[in-house]
Amino acid sequence: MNISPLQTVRYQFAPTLPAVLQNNIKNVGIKYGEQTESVENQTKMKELFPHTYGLPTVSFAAGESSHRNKPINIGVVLSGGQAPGGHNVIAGIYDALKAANSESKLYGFLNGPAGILEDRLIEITGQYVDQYRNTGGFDMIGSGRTKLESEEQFAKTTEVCKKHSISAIVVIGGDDSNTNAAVLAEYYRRQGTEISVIGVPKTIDGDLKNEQIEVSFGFDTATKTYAELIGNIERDANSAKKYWHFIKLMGRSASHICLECALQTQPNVAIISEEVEEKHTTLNEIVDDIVKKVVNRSEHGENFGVVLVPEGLIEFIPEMKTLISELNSLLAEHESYFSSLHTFEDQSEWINKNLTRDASYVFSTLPNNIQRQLLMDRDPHGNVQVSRIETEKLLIEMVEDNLNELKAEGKYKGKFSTQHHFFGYEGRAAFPSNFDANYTYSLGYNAYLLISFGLSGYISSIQNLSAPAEEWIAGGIPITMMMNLEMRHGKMKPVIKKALVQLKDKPFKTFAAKREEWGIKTSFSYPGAIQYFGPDEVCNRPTITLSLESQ
Ligand code: FBP
Repeated sequence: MNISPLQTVRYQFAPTLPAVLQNNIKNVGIKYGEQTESVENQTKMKELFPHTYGLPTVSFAAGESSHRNKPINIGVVLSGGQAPGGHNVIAGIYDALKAANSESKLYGFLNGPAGILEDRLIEITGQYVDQYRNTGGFDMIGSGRTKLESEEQFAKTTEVCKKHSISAIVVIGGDDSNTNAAVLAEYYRRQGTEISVIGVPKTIDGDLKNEQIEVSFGFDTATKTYAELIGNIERDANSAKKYWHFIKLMGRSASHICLECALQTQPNVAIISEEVEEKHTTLNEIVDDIVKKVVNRSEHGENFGVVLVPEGLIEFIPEMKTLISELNSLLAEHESYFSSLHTFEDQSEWINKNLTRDASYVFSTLPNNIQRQLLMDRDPHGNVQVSRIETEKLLIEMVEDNLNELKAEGKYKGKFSTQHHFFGYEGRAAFPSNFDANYTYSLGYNAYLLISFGLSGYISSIQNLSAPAEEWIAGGIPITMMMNLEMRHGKMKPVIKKALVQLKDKPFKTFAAKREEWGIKTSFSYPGAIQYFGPDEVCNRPTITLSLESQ
């Protein structure tokens, strides 16, 4: 392996655990809180999770420990997209497990949940874990998007775990994977199988959060990475004064990443999908708003600027939402016929015939490349893959058309040269910031403790995150507490409630109070690269979203 100087030095970084977990592991005790309820649909949820519903929250405290320290084998799996800090979760589990009993073993299932079903795993040794401490990526054991949801799959996992004497699985994943972890925990309890399941909240998207989970890991590093790049582009734009940059940011449906990056970099425009949906803003209105800013800035001689676009925007624009949902149904119902149409012309002709009149009109107004992207392969859930739709280019084209009309009418005299970018993969495997390195190591360490106290169906929880790491609060939250019923593929399913940006909350309000000024005046802010060494306010600052939410 080629090891960079930073990686060599990061190996030496010792993540800070919450004070209570700094005690000898054998002296960490547990406190049980109140019984819990699900966020909604309590009666139905109780019926669906008879063995794991209503469990109490737990927290750890120094003192008498009653946890089991006989040797155990744990299996860990990484699920879904990369998020900085995944390796440290594994390092945290490993260190805690070995501190409690050096004969215990940690296994890593390879390439995501499929590794459990296919019995592909490796034993994680001390030497192996040391090569990945405080590094980004998920390459230590790989990840995957296979869903564990059927009873047949669950039975297979039991067989594999029994074969390797694994009595606990740690699922490191987003809302769907943690939902499946809760269903799996319930299944094991129902079958009387002694296997615990513990979840760990992962996703750069930041949409796995609620009253109990302050932030999912990876959000801090990913947003700081994107903010660095955006700040660099802003400075370049302000130097050359010749381009408008349209930057699409990952984050799937929710706009948390876009909002955090806007708070950090103060661009001219940042679109928040949740606001678009709430105000029923049309695509033309979004374009008009950008056009106004471009015209206004050009009148002050500023023919440059930065526009941030959230990845999921297209699905929140009312007319596009209808179009996408009709396309999803049509393509799902007539999958084989549709794939027999070989040219784009044939496909779009058939689509236009089968869409409702309004949807067909919207489809026909879109540029050709966007039409093609909307007809591309669906994800495993039959949904359009938003990260592959070039919304930033769609906006550029529409803004340009509008400006040309204004120019012809003599209402605009500026220049509109553009650059487009998409930031997503750039931030998902970055070296975790100190925050994420500490947070993920603590989440892993904590996950082991939950297992050692015989708990199952819990998510590892570290709270009070805007305070220094020593003051963090360690414990566990029953996953059912975060769940409700939602419509999925035409059926009501128990799922963890996804957190979208709340317009009434401080992060959005802070942004909304400033955006008019940022839109007209150049007010860029340049956050610079993530710093791992140096003053506290530079190296250990939480995201602005987290700081505002904790106030
Ligand atoms: P998770 O929800 O699994 O953490 O993945 C997040 C994400 O990075 C989204 O922001 C993005 O839409 C998606 O993954 C891209 O998926 P892929 O890695 O399959 O291209």
